[in-house]
Order: sequence, then C-alpha cells, then structure tokens
Amino acid sequence: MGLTLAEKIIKNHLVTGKMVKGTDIGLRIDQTLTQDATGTMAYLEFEAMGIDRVRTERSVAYIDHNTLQTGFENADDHRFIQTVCKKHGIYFSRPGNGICHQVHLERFGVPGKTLIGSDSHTPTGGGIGMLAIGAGGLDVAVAMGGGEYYITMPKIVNVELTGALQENVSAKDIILEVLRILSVKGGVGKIIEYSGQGVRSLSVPQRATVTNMGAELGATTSIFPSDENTRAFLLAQGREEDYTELHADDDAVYDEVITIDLSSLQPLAACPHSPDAVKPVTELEGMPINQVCIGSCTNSSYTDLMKVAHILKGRTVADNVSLAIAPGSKQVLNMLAQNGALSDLIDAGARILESACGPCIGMGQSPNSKGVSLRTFNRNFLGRSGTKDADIYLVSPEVAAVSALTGVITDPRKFSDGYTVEMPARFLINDNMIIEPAPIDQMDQIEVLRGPNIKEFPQTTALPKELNVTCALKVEDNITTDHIMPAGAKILPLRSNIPAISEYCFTVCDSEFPARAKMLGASIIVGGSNYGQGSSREHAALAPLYLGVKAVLVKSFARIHRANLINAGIIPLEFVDESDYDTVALGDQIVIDDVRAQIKNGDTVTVVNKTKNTEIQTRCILTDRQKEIILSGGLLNYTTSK
Ligand code: MIC
Ligand code: SF4
Repeated sequence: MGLTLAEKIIKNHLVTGKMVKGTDIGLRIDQTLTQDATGTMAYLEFEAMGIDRVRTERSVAYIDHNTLQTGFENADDHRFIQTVCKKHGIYFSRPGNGICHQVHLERFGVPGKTLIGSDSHTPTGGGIGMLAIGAGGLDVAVAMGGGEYYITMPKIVNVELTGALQENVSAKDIILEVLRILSVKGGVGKIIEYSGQGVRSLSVPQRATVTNMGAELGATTSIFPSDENTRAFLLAQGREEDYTELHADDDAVYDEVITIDLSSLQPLAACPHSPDAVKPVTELEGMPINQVCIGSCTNSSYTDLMKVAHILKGRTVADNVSLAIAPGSKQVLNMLAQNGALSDLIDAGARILESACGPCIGMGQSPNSKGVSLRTFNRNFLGRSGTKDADIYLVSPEVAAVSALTGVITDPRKFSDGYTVEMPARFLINDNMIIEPAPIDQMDQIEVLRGPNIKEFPQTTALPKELNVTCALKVEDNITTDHIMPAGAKILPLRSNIPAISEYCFTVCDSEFPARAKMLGASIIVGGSNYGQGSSREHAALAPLYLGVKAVLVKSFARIHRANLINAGIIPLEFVDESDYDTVALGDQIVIDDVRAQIKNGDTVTVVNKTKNTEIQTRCILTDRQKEIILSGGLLNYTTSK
C-alpha cells in the first residue's frame, strides 16, 4: 500500500510509536520557530531546562507580534530574545524583517523537513512541502533541546484540486471554500493534504495561503507536494539546493477525499465572527465598509501585494474607507519599493504599516465602533480587532483592494483586465536583518539581558490525591484562545508576566472571572465543544493555572490548547454524555476522589457534583507520558525531573 506525502515525512521522522491512526507518535524535529509574543515564555522554559545549545538543524526567533512599543516591555522582551538566541544557537530575525511565517517560507523552509513553531499558523510551511505544525512554547522549547514532539497520528484528508482559478478568484477563496465545507472543527485530528492537477497552477505563496489558514480548520497541519513550482520558488530565493521533489504515492490511501474544481470557485468572505461563516461575495455586495486591512501571514506575499498595487494604481481609496497595508516581510516591502508598486499603494491613499502582524493581532488599526472591516487575515473572532462591536469579514487581497476603492463590498471579477503577477526569477535577497548565533566557543561570554517585566514561569506542584474545586466559569461552544487570553496592544506586552496578564483572563466573557478564580483558590472551568480553538498561546493555559484552575471539563477540545493544558498540568476532561454539560452551573462544588489513581489507571474519571448530588462520567484519554506529565504537575516539572 502506498503512502501519502504526510505519511512519508512522518515515517522519516518517527522516533516513538507506530503510524497507527489515533495513537501517539513522537517525531524528530528538524526546525523550530518562535515569535515574540510566545517566544519570551518559550525561551524562559528553554533556559529552565538547562540545555546550553539548541540541538535542531535550524531554530529561528522572529520579532513580529509585539512591535508597537508603547512602553519598555516589548523592547525589553525583544532584547531578551535576541541575547538568548545569540547564546544558545538560534537565528534572530529582527523587528522589521517581517512576519515569522512569511520570512520562514522565504528564507528557511525546506521540503520534507519537520518544523514546529510556537504559533498556530506554522503550517504555512506546508506550502513548500514541509510537515509544519503549531505547538505550545514548552513543546517548542523541548524540541529545541532535541526532544521529540508528540502528536496523535492524524487521519489524512485528501483535497484534490482540479481546474484553475478564474481571474480575481484567489488562493484565499480555496481555503475559505474548504472552511465552508469542513467548519472550524472539521480538521481536528487530521492532516489536510492537497493534490491533483489543479496544484500545478498554484505558486508557493498561493499554496502557503491555503496551508496557513488550514489552522482555522483545527487541523494538525496542511501540506502541498513539492514540485517544479517549489523548485522555481527556491531557485528565486537563491536556495535551489534545498529542493527535493515530494508527492504522495499513486496508490496512497486517504481517510477522506474532497474534490474542489478551482474553475468553479467564486470570491468568498468569512462573515463575523468565525472563519467558517463563509458566504459568496455576491451575497454581500453593496454593503458599506469603513476599513480595509491587507497583510498578515495569510496574504502579504510579493504576489499578493503586486496584485493589490495593480488594482489601486492610479485610483483613490473611497472617502469612507481607511486602507492599511502591512507587507509580510522586508523582502516584499523592499521589492515593492524598488519596482515602484509601493508608490502606487501610497498614491492611492494606503496607510503603509511596518512588516509585522499589526492589526491582525489588535496591534493598532482597531476599527471605529460598529465598524465594518474587510481584512485579508485568517481570524475574525469577536473582539480580536480591538473593537468589540466591529464586524470583521475575511477576504482575498483582490476583494479587499477593489472594495477599498468602491467603499462597499465588491466582486473583484468586475475589475478583471487580464493582468497576472509574474513570479520573479530572483527575489531580492538580503539577510542582513537575521543575526547569527555566536560560535560555540564564545557562548559563555554572552549575557542574557532581562527587563523588569519578565517574571518567572508559574510554579506548579504535583497533582494531589483528591481535587475539591468550584466551577468558576461556564462557557459555550467554540471558545477561542482570544476569549481565554485576549491579545491586543494593551495586553500583549504582558506576555512575559503571567501574574499581570492573568488579570485579563476570560474578561471578554466575564470581567469578574480573574478575581473570582483567585478568591476560590482551586477551580474548574466548564465548556462546550472545540474549546480552545485558535492560537497556540500557552498563556491561555498558564493564566488559568496561575489563577488556580485545576481542571477543564468540556464537550471537546482543540488540539494545541489541550496539549498546552496538559503541559501546564491542568487536567483536560471531556463529558462522556454531552447532556451532562447542562447539569453543571457556576458555583457548583466539584470533587474528584482519588484523582491520581483514576488518571493513572484508566481513560475515565468520575467527577462528583456535590451541589447537585450527581456523578458525571468524563473521558481523560492520555498517553503514559501525558499521564506522568499531569501527575508531576506539568511538562516543566516532568522534563526537569528526567
Ligand atoms: C494569533 O494569530 O492568534 C497569534 C497571535 O499569532 C497566536 C500566537 C500568540 O497568541 O502569540 C497563534 O496563532 O498561535
Ligand atoms: Fe501574526 Fe496574525 Fe499570522 Fe498570528 S495570524 S502570526 S497574529 S499575522
């Protein structure tokens, strides 16, 4: 029986376990990446493990999220990360060099390699044929130290692409179509593997748009074959030697097959407040808008922005629209500057932002109240833009640019004029914003510089024999990490200060939660299905940990967040009978007798609701390693004790 592409890469990197779906496997990790909002914590954890030098082939730290420096905090964190990198063997991409996923694709991604990153959009690397997975900071720290990365062997879904996109229909529309079909839960426990003759018509940046936003499916990762287009991209990046041809065997067996005819796709938009609330743009046409933002790791490549510049050239942004553009990398921005396209953007009235995440993570450009904002980004969760009552629509660069001109949502096919962006034969290569680590013999001379905002990782203790907790919060389905641990310009600078950032935990849902949880001392959170979807931020586990949350009981979890809870030593429980969700209320007294033994000996845990006098059966399926992590009070305790 033949293998899928993902299976081939997994097979080459398998250290522990067998490729049996649903079982735990440990993978050797070739490359890691971090960004600054998760990086400070990841490097504190790396330091706490006492390893002197990274053991990966390539580890890179990017500064791209916390670039709005309204106080000393972010700049201090950048300096901390820079010095840690110099000392411990990590490449450092300076602020201004671009968004981690965009730069990694351009300068470091290698087909067939494994990459984990402390950011949920790490699967962008799947566009170049990598097995690239988003993970919590602690998992990345362990991988930097040479440890395996554990995942549950996923099912493999084949998305077969036929035909070719019409003019002004975009790669973004492919992934929005997949989201429409599968939903934000549809990819959980799965790898999405693209194949078919339609793949050949897509460039690496287009493929990367698709794999990037595969994160919104909840998928473990997404991957494209590595073919002549991959070779051309690597050649143009001056890295042809990194190319290998990779594809699935002809007789590969998939768990599910979805076929999409690219020629039949139309421009789509994800409506508020979920990336899977997808509608055709034709249904939304004419809706007045207030803002357009173009950029983010999904749609900020050279080809995307050249298309935007072509649409805007010689025209003016509508009076009612503020247009912000953040090119994905220094390479992209500089190429636009050299070929004049930047001038077209500026001339049309675009507000040019630095090459960073920016508005995507609420770092500036929050829309006006009740504003309608079209964004080429990947997430439109409630409040993420910084304006709670704003409506965010996720669209392609083409829809965004055309609508910025008309002032209303507009189908870009009306602006079709036969223009296609040429892939450059050679990108502008200048890695002067990437600082190399110090040679091994000079490591000891490097001093790691810490600012006063950097506080230690929260202390945890081994799991006690019995848990006696109060339900401190009850939430609905599809809770995102942006609900649990909001981001934005005000809160992000506190990413290296768990006590301070915890004051914002869940405040989007319930402003009293942090105070209540602290007052209760030991608590449990109850939630619905797909709990913790979205970001990889381990702060969504560390803040609850700091506030005394011992367990989370939900209908189902999103993958990375569940792993982060386990790493933090918080017990992840799932209702066996989902209707039991209705029987628990805020303030209920919950007891778990013999919790250590229950976790150690089986896959179920009996939870007693003392207030209601009921017993709830819960699932807690953990591997032996995960059981040990929970029993020792988290991955850091577990790793240091080994
Ligand atoms: C996001 O898009 O939500 C982020 C900000 O990039 C996060 C990481 C973080 O919270 O720092 C992610 O996607 O993992
Ligand atoms: Fe940055 Fe937005 Fe991409 Fe997250 S999704 S890495 S915040 S650009």
